[in-house]
Amino acid sequence: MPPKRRYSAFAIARETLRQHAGWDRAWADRPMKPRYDVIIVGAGGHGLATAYYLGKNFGITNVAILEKGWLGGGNTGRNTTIIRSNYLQDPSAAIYEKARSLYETLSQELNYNIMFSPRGVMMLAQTEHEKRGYLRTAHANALQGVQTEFIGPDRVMELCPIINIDGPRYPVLGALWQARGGTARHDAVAWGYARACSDMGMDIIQKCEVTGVRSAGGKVTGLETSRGPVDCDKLGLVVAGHSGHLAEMAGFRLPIESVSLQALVSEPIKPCMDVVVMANTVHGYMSQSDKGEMVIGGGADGYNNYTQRGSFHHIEETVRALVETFPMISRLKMLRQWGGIVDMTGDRSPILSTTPLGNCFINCGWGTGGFKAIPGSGWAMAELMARGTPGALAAEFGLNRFREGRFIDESVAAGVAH
Ligand code: FAD
Ligand code: PYC
Repeated sequence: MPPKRRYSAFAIARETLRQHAGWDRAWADRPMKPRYDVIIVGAGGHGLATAYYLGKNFGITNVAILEKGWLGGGNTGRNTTIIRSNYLQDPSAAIYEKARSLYETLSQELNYNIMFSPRGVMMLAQTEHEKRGYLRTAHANALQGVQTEFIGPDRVMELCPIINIDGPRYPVLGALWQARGGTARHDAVAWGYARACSDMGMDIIQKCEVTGVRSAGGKVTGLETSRGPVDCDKLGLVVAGHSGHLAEMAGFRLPIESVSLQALVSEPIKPCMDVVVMANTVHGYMSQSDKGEMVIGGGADGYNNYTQRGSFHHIEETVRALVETFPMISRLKMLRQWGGIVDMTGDRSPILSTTPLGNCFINCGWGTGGFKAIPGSGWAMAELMARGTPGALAAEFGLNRFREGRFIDESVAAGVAH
């Protein structure tokens, strides 16, 4: 497989002179082979990152990534791009911090600009209870080696002057601040990993829906797909909100619920905010995209569903809440809204696990917060699939924790009401 031409300032200059006729396709569109060593179902960020680290860290490249729609078209391309690692429990801090640190150099590693912007993330404390909770997280993070701090209202105002610090109902009492948190361009994360996977000779098969899992002697042997059958030695199910369906095809059940989580963006305006703010008491979060749009997120639907659409009551609830903390958004026009199907476990922590079906592995349950985890999750899942047993990063996130009562409760750190 010839290596792809590198993207560089020189390449842009060269192509400018040639009317951009010399660019390669970012990833190849190859037909599906009859057999692979590993098949990953789901070309979202987590599936693509798993494939990438299987190749990079373990030299496993006879890999296909099967996607029923287009790559990155699930939650990966629908999220509000917040990256942070300020979780409470040790196993969570470890995997989210691994992911955050990999994000810092991912553009260089993939030779693809994922637009990582470590602009800082603050989670506002607007009740005494929330303040105590975030102080506790800041202490836990200090022990875990995750750099966060609890800052007072003056510093909040300094970092984000458009906040109404006294609030009509909930004054801002401080915030949990992670200076090296931020955002990245979500599609670019998927595209960058896809390009690198394709470059290693892996096949990305889009518009290929998995409709059945074949097995013999308690082990996976292959899949039925909308493009015909395909064999594999190992299978990774990485399909977020559709995990329950795929698990059913593989003959087991998951402790997971699927609901739609919604977001919206405003018309673009001049730069007014260069940090990410989450206001979990009034409930809403906001950042400004590089195009100038205000990116606004609300809560999850209160009932299970598979719609990927927005609904009017969410706009009303979210904007009403955020206007309290950011009065200047009251005059903004909203441009569009959408939803994504998130996969939520009872303890709001992910599942990276072996399954009752031999050589079949699952990565799901990232719920409302998996974008930030993509590189760390891919790293840990690749280790699990290559070795057959979890490494340190995935060890606590097995399915057995639900049977054994070892929950990793992150319902507060998830930051989104459910
Ligand atoms: P996906 O990107 O959904 O990929 C799964 C893929 O599997 C899909 O492309 C789907 O088409 C495919 N698939 C499903 N069934 C099949 C099948 N039968 N055959 C083949 N393919 C199949 N996280 C954060 O960290 N920060 C945020 O700010 C944030 N904001 C969010 C805002 C919204 C509105 C939403 C919806 C989510 C948000 N998240 C956020 C969560 C985050 O987006 C997800 O946790 C993450 O993207 C999940 O990635 P994934 O690769 O597991 O899933
Ligand atoms: O996990 O930080 C997060 C998040 C923000 C919005 C949705 N999820």
